[in-house]
Formats: sequence, C-alpha cells, structure tokens
Amino acid sequence: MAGNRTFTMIKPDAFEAGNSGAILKMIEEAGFKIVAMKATRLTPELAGKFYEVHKERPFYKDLCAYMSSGPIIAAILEKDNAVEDFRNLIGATNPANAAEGTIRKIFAKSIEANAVHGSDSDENAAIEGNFYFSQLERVL
Ligand code: IDP
Repeated sequence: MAGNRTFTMIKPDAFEAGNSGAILKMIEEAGFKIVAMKATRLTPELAGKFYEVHKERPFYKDLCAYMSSGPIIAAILEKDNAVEDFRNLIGATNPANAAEGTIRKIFAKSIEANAVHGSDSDENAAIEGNFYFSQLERVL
C-alpha cells in the first residue's frame, strides 16, 4: 500500500525568486497537509550527503554547490498516495518536459534549478524527512 507522507524542498532558485508562498499555496490546494516545515540552508557537505545516491553522476558537484547556494524550505507533506501524487504535481525533472500547470513548469529555471524536490519512493520520503526533522519538529 502506498504511504501517506512525502518530503519536499523549495530549492534556492524558487526561494530567492520569492516563489515559496505561491508554491506552498499550490501544494495545499492540491490537498497536501504540511506536517513539518522549516527555512534552512544546506552546507555543501550536507547537500552532498542528501544527494549521495547521485554521487557518480556528472552533475553531482554542481548540484551540491547549487543546493547550498542559498536558503531553502524543507517540509514533510501528508496526503493519500503522497509520493506519486506529489511527483505528478511537481512535473518532470527538466521543466522543458514538465506538463502544463505543474510546479516545475511554472517556476523552474532549468533542469538543475528546478524549483522543488519531491521524494521518489516511500522509503526515501522517510529517509529524507528524518534527515531534516526530529520527532519533536513534526506533527505525529
Ligand atoms: P528528480 O529531482 O526529478 O527526482 P533526479 O534525477 O533525482 O530528479 O535528480 C536530482 C536533482 O538533480 C534534480 O532535481 C535536479 O536539480 C538535478 N539534476 C538532475 N539531472 C540533471 C542534469 O542532467 N543536469 C543538472 N542537474 C540535474
């Protein structure tokens, strides 16, 4: 059975552009409840740890530099079928391929600076949520 939580980040490009409020509004209007949230900033080392699965990919170093280049918002979201529904809401990794009306189509600047992160599995949603939030920082 699909889990009911996913994890997201509003990435530095969208935060810097002042789009956090508009993105959070789209997320809530799509039926997701925010069960943990904070504004924070990754160091390059923490970004490297978060994206460790990509460490062999050619864009890894640039991605870590980009993700630590400015503030972000991290959040845990709740909804039935959360992971899949959120991936549909954000759209394809490359905004050029993202469907009309998706968050990345509307707000992303490039394949790297693509506005938001969304977990790709229930297992990763739990790992990523635990990376940012202690139990006391979230609605149980
Ligand atoms: P996803 O975020 O849509 O799940 P992943 O393939 O897991 O996409 O890649 C993680 C992040 O790495 C992307 O969101 C994007 O910021 C960055 N990225 C992915 N592919 C490329 C690329 O080809 N060039 C530069 N950055 C990329």
